[in-house]
Amino acid sequence: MAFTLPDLPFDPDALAPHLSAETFQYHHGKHHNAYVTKANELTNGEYTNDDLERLILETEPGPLFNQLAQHWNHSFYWQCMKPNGGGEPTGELAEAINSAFGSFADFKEQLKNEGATHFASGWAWLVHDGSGLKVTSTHDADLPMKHGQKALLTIDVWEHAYYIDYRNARPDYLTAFIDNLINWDFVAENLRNV
Ligand code: MN3
Repeated sequence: MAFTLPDLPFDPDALAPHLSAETFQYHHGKHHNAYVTKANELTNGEYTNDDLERLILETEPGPLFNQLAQHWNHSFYWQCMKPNGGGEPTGELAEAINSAFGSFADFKEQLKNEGATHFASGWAWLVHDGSGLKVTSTHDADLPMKHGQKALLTIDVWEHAYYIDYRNARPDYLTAFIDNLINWDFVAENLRNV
């Protein structure tokens, strides 16, 4: 019994040139893996991935919360991207985005700006806050479920997410992610489950 590192839902070289196999070797194989290992150390291996959301909601901010939340955030983040992603959402999700942001172009601008201007490490999110869609960001390991929000999409803006491929150019990473990698089917599924 222990938390386990989920496999990437795509081949590590399938998202190049937007994100390279080397980025996944470090980001998934080393960074995410380290959060899983440390979460197991801090809980004596007593829990599994099925316990993760309950534990995150029960745990006060601190070292254990950080490892648990980063395990959840990264597991979610891998599902937010896919080969030949990007483009525009359709159906109910497209209507919800237009209703909240005016247009898909305005939404993309707001998401990119949220990620680009977020100071230091954290995550840019599209969430449902109970009344509608909202773009927001969280610091370090913090995540929407701690604020009564349902996560629909995230982009990791910790430097380790983009430094190998983009060096310090976070806005270029955000543009590439939004235009070429977002798995809109996953986002639409999350909205259906709100
Ligand atoms: Mn990360």
